[in-house]
Amino acid sequence: MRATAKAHPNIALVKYWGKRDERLILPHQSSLSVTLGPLAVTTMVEFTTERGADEVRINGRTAAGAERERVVALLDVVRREAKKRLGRARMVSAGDFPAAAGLASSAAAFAALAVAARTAAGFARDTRAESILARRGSGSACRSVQGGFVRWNRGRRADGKDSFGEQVFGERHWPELRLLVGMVSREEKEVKSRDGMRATVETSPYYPAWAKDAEAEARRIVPFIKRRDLEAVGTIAEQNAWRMHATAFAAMPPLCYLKPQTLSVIEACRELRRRGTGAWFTLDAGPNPVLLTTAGDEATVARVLEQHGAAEVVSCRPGGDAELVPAP
Ligand code: 2P0
Repeated sequence: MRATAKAHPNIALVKYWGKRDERLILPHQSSLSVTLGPLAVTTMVEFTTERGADEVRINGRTAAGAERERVVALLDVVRREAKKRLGRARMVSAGDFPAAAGLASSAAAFAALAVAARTAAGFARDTRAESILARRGSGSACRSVQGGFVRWNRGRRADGKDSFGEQVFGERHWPELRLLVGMVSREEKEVKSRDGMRATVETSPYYPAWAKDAEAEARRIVPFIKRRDLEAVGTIAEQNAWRMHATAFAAMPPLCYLKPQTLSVIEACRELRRRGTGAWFTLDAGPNPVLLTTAGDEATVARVLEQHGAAEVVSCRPGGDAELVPAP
């Protein structure tokens, strides 16, 4: 009744932005991401037979409020589905990447939690079921159960059984790909992704165009990843990031996650290309750009990020599947 799992975060090349079902976390459109190795979150879950409240510890402290509730809600799903009677649980989770990376750890955290909780409850490994469960914690987490390049197919069903992440190419498909996270701002963002995407769906007149376009792009990018065509993949990733942010700018009140340094890095990225270095950016719901490049250009791109205000640069490459590991 105890298991520990480890999962990598992911960065979307075609973003998820907007839910059609808030409770089950079902998206309006498909998305596609790559896992970020070596960054990882490790989560232990132990079910007991006792009644009582779950114990939730995240990064060395006891979680409370909404953060705790999201974990308990996922554990409740497992308790309802399990064949045996499960009582209160103890959950301990920790990320190994610096908070300074500016990356949301929720994708890795809920993927690791889903794998650990199902295993602790006696279920055999099943990446589809794990991805569906991870999605209930945080949408993007369904793309961190498998490694490499993963597409989250939006699905059509009201119960969400056809809305999960599926690996398109494994972690070894494109070993020279690098994803450099440039930490240009440490400020806590004013509007969380969850609230930002809800506001965008409800108030941005561009939302339907975004959803239609992203759905097509999540398919169009696949053959370019297959060919390891950085220019084509990078071009789609940049365009998709601009379109997500443009849709958010058009919300009421407007949502702008960019900072002046973000634009400075974007400009520098264009300048790098003019000089023959292959680098393209993507941007989540925050100010810190992630640059796509190859191992050969990694040092040049990292230097440019630092010159344009990145206090720290975290270098990542495609990571592997979420996996069971020995207890810490
Ligand atoms: C993504 N983001 O595709 C997009 C791009 C942020 C920008 O998924 O409400 O933490 O828990 O489903 O997954 C961040 O949103 O939101 C996100 P919930 P989540 O990676």
